[in-house]
Amino acid sequence: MNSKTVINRNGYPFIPYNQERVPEEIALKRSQAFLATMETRRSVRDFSLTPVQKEIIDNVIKTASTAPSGAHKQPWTFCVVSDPKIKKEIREAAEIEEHESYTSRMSEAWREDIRPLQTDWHKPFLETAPYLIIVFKRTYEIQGDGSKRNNYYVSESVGLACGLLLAAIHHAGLVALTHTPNPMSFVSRILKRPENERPFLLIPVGYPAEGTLVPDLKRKTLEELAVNY
Ligand code: IYR
Repeated sequence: MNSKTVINRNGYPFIPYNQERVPEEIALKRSQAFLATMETRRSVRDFSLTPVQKEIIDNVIKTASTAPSGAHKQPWTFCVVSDPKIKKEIREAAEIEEHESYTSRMSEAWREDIRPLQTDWHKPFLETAPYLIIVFKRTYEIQGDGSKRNNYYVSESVGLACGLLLAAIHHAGLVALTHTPNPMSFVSRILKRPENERPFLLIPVGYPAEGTLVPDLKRKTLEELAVNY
């Protein structure tokens, strides 16, 4: 409760929404500038060994947690790994799964679709990136009395938080990769996560290695991706 709190007619506390009104001209400029910033975001697989200040990582995670979520349950946990021993353990387990995926689990169509990205089962970035952020979705919460209570729109909520996380990482001048080892349950085991958490995305974060190349991809144009009614 703060001094601006008002109690609504059903007895619930509300506060005034306090973002300053942005004049239209400035809104246009800001939307252009943010677009220009985000246009340069790319998934990067080659990381520099240059360390990253932990406070930057904390800030991008706090930014991610500003995402909306079903019933404001914030059904996410962000595990931050910098310990080289744990990174190595994660890499080894991921490479076992990825080897299996690349050699037998992926369909020929899938293999063909990712060929231009030139990925394979080797995942050195899981050790070279100074931080791995492993995002878990919390499918339910344990109540004080030990009973379980399901969260709502869990994948949507955690997906939104991950989008904001990637934008914040990019805005801070860092790079990331949304790595999707499949299956991913090995991270729950290595990080000893509780039963109500399921791994969602594994995101190495750091500075790009010098001279990093990324695939020459094109983004959809507005005409291709948006429909006006
Ligand atoms: N999960 C594997 C394969 C992979 C899948 C997609 I979709 C990509 O865009 C890239 C790779 C991996 O992370 O290598």
